[in-house]
Amino acid sequence: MAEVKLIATTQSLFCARVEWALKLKGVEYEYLEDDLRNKSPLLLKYNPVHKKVPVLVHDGKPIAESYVILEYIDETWKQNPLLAQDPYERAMARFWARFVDDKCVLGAWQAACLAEGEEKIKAIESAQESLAFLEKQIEGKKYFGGEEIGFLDLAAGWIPLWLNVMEEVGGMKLLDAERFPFLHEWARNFMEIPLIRESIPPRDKLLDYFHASISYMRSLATNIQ
Ligand SMILES: N[C@@H](CCC(=O)N[C@@H](CS)C(=O)NCC(=O)O)C(=O)O
Repeated sequence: MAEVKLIATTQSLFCARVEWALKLKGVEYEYLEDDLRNKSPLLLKYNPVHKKVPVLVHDGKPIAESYVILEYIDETWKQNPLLAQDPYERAMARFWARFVDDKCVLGAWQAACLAEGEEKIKAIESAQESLAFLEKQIEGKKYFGGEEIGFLDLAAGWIPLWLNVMEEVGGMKLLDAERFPFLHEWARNFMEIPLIRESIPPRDKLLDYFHASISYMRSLATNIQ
């Protein structure tokens, strides 16, 4: 039988989406937890370019970058497809998934890292403008993928837990229920899926991790001033 290993860290939203995909497909895999403060020789060997998790290793062949991994998984194990058959729908899922990382994850992280002030207010508004585009995408649908979860649901899957933790640690509210009712509803539906709920990190561990990371980022900013 093919050997599948996932080099990952529990607190990473990029790793979570890969784990969800493997579980959705029913692929057996070995989970190898890495320590990003002291990266393993295996991680450095298999992802020498970015030195980041997640890395999927299939029969000794490494694949890095979470979206590349998701597509690889979808093409290798055909059951429960993540991407639609239709080329346009596939293109749109890829477009919005990239948007999720480039604008929403990054925007929320930047806003969370800023201390109170004019710049933080602007960063919050900008992140909310990005989330508003996603709100339009999910309006009237149960999942981004339609009746079943798909590629874009896994991409946006960080929202229910990770965004919520970033909001708490960053002292801000981005996804308020009145402004984003459809995303709220989607987040509730998404978290009700047993395989998703069963493979998320404990909230208190994530809070500790984000407290440490955001304090560190703020200390860097203070030292630069
Ligand atoms: N674009 C990458 C992002 C992966 C990423 O940023 N991973 C973080 C953990 S959340 C990492 O490994 N960081 C280690 C480092 O930057 O040195 C993906 O989608 O896989």
